[in-house]
Amino acid sequence: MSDALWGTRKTPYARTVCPRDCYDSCGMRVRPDGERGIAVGGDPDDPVARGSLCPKCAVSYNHSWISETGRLKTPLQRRGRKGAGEFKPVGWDEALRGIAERVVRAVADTGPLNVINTHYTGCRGVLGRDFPLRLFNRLGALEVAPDTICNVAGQIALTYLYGTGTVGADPRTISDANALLFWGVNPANTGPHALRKSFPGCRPATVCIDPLRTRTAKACDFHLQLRPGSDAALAFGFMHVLERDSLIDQSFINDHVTGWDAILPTVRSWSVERAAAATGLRGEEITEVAHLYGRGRGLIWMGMGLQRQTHGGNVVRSIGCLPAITGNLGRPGSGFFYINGMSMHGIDGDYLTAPHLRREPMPYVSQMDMHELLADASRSRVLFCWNNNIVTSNPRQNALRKALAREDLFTIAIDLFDTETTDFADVVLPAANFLEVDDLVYSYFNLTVGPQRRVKAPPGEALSNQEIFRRLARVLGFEDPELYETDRAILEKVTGDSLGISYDELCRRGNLFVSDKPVLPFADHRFLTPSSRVEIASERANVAGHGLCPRPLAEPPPEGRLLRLLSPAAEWSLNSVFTNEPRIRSKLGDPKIHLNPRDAAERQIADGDPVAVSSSVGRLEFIATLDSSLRRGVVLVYKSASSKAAPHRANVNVLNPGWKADMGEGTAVHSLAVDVERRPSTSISRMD
Ligand SMILES: Nc1nc2c(c(=O)[nH]1)N[C@H]1C(S)=C(S)[C@@H](COP(=O)(O)OP(=O)(O)OC[C@H]3O[C@@H](n4cnc5c(=O)[nH]c(N)nc54)[C@H](O)[C@@H]3O)O[C@H]1N2
Ligand SMILES: Nc1nc2c(c(=O)[nH]1)N[C@H]1C(S)=C(S)[C@@H](COP(=O)(O)OP(=O)(O)OC[C@H]3O[C@@H](n4cnc5c(=O)[nH]c(N)nc54)[C@H](O)[C@@H]3O)O[C@H]1N2
Ligand SMILES: [Mo]
Repeated sequence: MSDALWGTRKTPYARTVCPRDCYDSCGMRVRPDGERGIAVGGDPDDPVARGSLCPKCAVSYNHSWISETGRLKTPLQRRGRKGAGEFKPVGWDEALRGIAERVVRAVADTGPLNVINTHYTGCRGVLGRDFPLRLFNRLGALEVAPDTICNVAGQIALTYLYGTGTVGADPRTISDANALLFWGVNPANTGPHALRKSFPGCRPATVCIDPLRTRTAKACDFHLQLRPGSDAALAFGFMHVLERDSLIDQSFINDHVTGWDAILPTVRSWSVERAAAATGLRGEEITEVAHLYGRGRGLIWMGMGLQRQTHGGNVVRSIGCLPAITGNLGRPGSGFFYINGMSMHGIDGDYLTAPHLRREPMPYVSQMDMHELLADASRSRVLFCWNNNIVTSNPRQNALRKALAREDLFTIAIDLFDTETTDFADVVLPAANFLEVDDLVYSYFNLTVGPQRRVKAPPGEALSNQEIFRRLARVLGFEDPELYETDRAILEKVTGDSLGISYDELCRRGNLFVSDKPVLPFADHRFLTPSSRVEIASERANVAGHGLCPRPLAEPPPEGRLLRLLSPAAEWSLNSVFTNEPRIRSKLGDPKIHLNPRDAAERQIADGDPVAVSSSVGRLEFIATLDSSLRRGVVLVYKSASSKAAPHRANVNVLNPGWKADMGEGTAVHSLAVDVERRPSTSISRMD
């Protein structure tokens, strides 16, 4: 362990930060630990983790993530048929030369846009996630728009209203709020420390607005268990009550908002009764929560899950009006959370990714359409997949598998572990994990920035993402200095820009807030819109076909005997990550679908029965779990269990047709309609 950095004798540990795609970004301590080499735990000094990790990270980081077993250790070259996962080891030079040759040929034959780059947030360090984009920009490769799988509709909606989709409240001001609304967000699973530990002292009244009775809902004072897809109708119901009962801030509206007059007739006509009918809620609960929010400082946390529906952009645009009409902006304990992006952390995204290296503009391709792009030999020749696991996470899983099986699609997959996606690669490259390389991590919720430290050597020949792309740039013969900037130089610059200290100092201190005092976005009441006001009426939205103003739309329930399938985040996995850990896999057991007992009875399904679930694009088997907390007509399967580990070698995204939300061609995965039937057999069969 000669290359580990263990602090001093008094502090025999290194501080590091978890780079998973999670609201928390916990500060951690790593110390030497006998046989296992190292032990990973929460940093007691960290303002977020406060000495403990969530169970999934605690288990995995102390087992599969520090063990060499199961890790990819050398580059691999395909020997079997595509998808079979049969490979032989090759050296780095040979692997990179082979890749460069295919890239050069594809660019020469058909242009750089036939080189496809798909990536996401497998690791969220600024080097591991962002630096590789410099090379793709230089190449002029086609990037599959990353946020379309996750949060783009909400970002666009907030941009119409506020001029930005990545500036929200500082969680340190939660204790100043009188009311906190968790709207389509489930931090009990998706940011456990944010829910349990970040709010010391005063506890505001809490409301959860979610069709599921999640653990977050159970922890709240109120739960509005609305019909999925009816959030805009609810937001307009709240606005109706706020206006009717004089809880709006007319002078704030006069000075800082456009378009209130334009929606006022709709708001007045959208009675509590109409809102109740559209949402399936009781009128009294709508009124009570509107009063709670309207009475004082209120904070709304809009989840990313919230906007994964066909009207997702309109939903976020409607909810986003509430802070504006009540003047709940720019003061502690007011405003909203969605994504607190890089700019709030003083980090310059363009510096990291060097978009100036790109010479030609690129078309916009949604992840929803990736299966089509990859099936089309005239549009895709080479595919890079890194920091993601598209076969588990993307829609149209069967079609995607078929496209990835194309012999003439040269696929490079970079991962820590072998996955269902690496199985389809021509070349697999082994990546170093976050314990094996220095980096810098910011949270997209807390305004923290922290060091990610190398505390052990990578297994075998594994390399960091950034080093892999530096070496590939060299083999490709590029000369641009941006492609070769060292990790150290980048880390110094980013730490300096963000915090005004050196990277070494950051490593000593661990996760730090970007400011001593809470940040108050929009405190000057100037917004980043064309009019500098909050634009409830947005000409830009109008031009883009979304209407001048948001509307009280609700998705109709699925037709006939179809049920609405929600597939949100699970407690024991982070997307597909951690589902390869044996201790977690045994907890997950057989793939389950949760049904309301009456929906089940109508289908002669009993608890524990095997069922077949089908949608317009696929069919998949599950074990039924009856759950009386579900609304009728709603079924639940947690997202992204690794299909590799599952008995049927597939997961819920077999059923996902890739419907798009109204904005940015983002995912509408929560709008999915399925049929569920009992099956005679008792076990789950393989689907492929
Ligand atoms: N049905 C359904 N599907 C969904 C969702 C849903 O709600 N329902 N949610 C969607 C959302 S929000 C998202 S963000 C996507 C996520 O989808 P993906 O981006 O595919 O996420 P993961 O499955 O976590 O894949 C991350 C991969 O990165 C690897 N990895 C980790 N660290 C490193 C590293 O340092 N280097 C490299 N090269 N690899 C690394 C991990 O081993 C893992 O295989 O899924 C989407 N899919
Ligand atoms: N443990 C764990 N943590 C994670 C992840 C994970 O997979 N596991 N994923 C990470 C990623 S990539 C992301 S993007 C974030 C996502 O963080 P969240 O947004 O919290 O996650 P989701 O679970 O996708 O969705 C939140 C809630 O939206 C609800 N929902 C679905 N449809 C509707 C609707 O029509 N209206 C309303 N009001 N609610 C609805 C779901 O029931 C769910 O409880 O979490 C991150 N953290
Ligand atoms: Mo996500």
